[in-house]
Amino acid sequence: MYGIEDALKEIGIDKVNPGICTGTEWKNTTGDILTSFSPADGKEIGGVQQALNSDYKEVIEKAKGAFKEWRMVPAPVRGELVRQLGDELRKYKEPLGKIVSYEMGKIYQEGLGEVQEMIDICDFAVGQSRQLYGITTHSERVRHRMYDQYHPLGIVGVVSAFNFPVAVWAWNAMLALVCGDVVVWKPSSKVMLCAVAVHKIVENVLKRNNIQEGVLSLVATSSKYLADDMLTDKNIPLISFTGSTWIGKKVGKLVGERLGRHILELGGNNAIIVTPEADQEMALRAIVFGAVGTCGQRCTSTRRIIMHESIYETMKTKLIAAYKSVSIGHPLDSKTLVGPLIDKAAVKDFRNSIEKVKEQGGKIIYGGDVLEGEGYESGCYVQPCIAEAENHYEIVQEETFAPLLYLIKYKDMDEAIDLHNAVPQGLSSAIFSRNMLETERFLSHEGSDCGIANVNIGTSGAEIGGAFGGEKDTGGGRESGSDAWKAYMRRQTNTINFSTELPLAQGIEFNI
Ligand code: UN1
Repeated sequence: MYGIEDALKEIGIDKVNPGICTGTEWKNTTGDILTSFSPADGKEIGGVQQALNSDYKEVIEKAKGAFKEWRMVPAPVRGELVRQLGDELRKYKEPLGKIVSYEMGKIYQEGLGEVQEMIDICDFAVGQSRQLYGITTHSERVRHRMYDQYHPLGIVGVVSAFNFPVAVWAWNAMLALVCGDVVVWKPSSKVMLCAVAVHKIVENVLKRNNIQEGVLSLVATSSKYLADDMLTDKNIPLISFTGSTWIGKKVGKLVGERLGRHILELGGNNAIIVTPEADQEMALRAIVFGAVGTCGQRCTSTRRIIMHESIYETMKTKLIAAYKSVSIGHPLDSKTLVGPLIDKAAVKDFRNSIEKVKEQGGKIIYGGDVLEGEGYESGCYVQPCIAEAENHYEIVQEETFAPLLYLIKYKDMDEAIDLHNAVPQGLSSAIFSRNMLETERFLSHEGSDCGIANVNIGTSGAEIGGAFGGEKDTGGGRESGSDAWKAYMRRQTNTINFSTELPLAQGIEFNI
């Protein structure tokens, strides 16, 4: 149905696939087979033979060896490989987008969008490969020169979440590659076929370019032990983790204990402030896309709307009408705007959160039901929910990874900003207003405390050109654009003396 068999065939996904790849070689293992079922229709898609700890160790040995060679390839030549990876992804955009949509449940348009993000970061990284620059500084000493330079770091471990099964890897891996690093990827066990599909595509390019084993590797497994092995492994100087704050804290601790580096992309509790000066139609579209898009399963999904009391009732009515018009169904059906949640456990979490909203004093004003009947047999479809709530409720302070939107009232801008920032997370934020006094204040240091702050744009759907990540419980990491590449390299400060004296810094006299 919807051409999914053809897509799987075109990319080369079999009924059972090895979960270990060193870029050019696939390894069979004795690990259990993990079967992947689509949340769209509950049907089996295929299986992955899971990596064992012994397989992981082999992969790391290969990656260590590959790093020694890969770091010697000039950066723009590394960029040329990334350019070809981008072109190969262009070729497979449709089948890969379809597999993402079917295994994860996001609608096809968003599946295509995710592959487009991979292509975009490839283009970005190609340019970056000629811009791995440091700054020069004037020395305090005569005939001395100072500068800093960036060297490749080593193995980058990418641990990715189910909601962006392919793009998160690309944001990390493409920058890591041009920086001279090698990558070991542990994808979410909920979407391992997407990771296998990516490696099938990558394999073509690596083979064509005679790239050694170990530059881009995959270890697909549901084993938590293996994840811990990766986090505590001193062979991996940088771990990039995307997932919940709860697990992220554990990751931070395990990596921090060995003084490794990490990029943490954790939960968000993203709000949009809608002021009386907003273009309401525009705000409405942004809210609906942000709150129900990807069935509320982006870390940038809109979770709270902080609305001025004077427009609250009108906006509320318009929002309910808009929610009613949203079609919920199979993610590969072109009429669908909202697909299923990832699994039944997510449905249960969604329902539990709705109960808590009610217990804590909130009011459900739209949706919240689990859908049943024809087309909804997988049990993963829900009706997006709108609740009236107060910001301080315990449940509002948490991230429910589902389409549950809270409406909150404010009286003046001071209150709006206070409410906005009064949550533990700090990923994405937005204001809808055509009044510069309001928008500039929101962007200033007394405004939004998030890593991403937008004006007249919703909270989700960031472009790859900007640094992506957030503050507070979101973890502080940055990946993707701007100068996020620096995290994938080690910085070295060099001072060179081209005089015939040995003057000491700070004017210290030390004569022997
Ligand atoms: C995520 O949800 O993990 O800004 C990342 C966005 C996307 C990235 C989301 N570009 O919504």
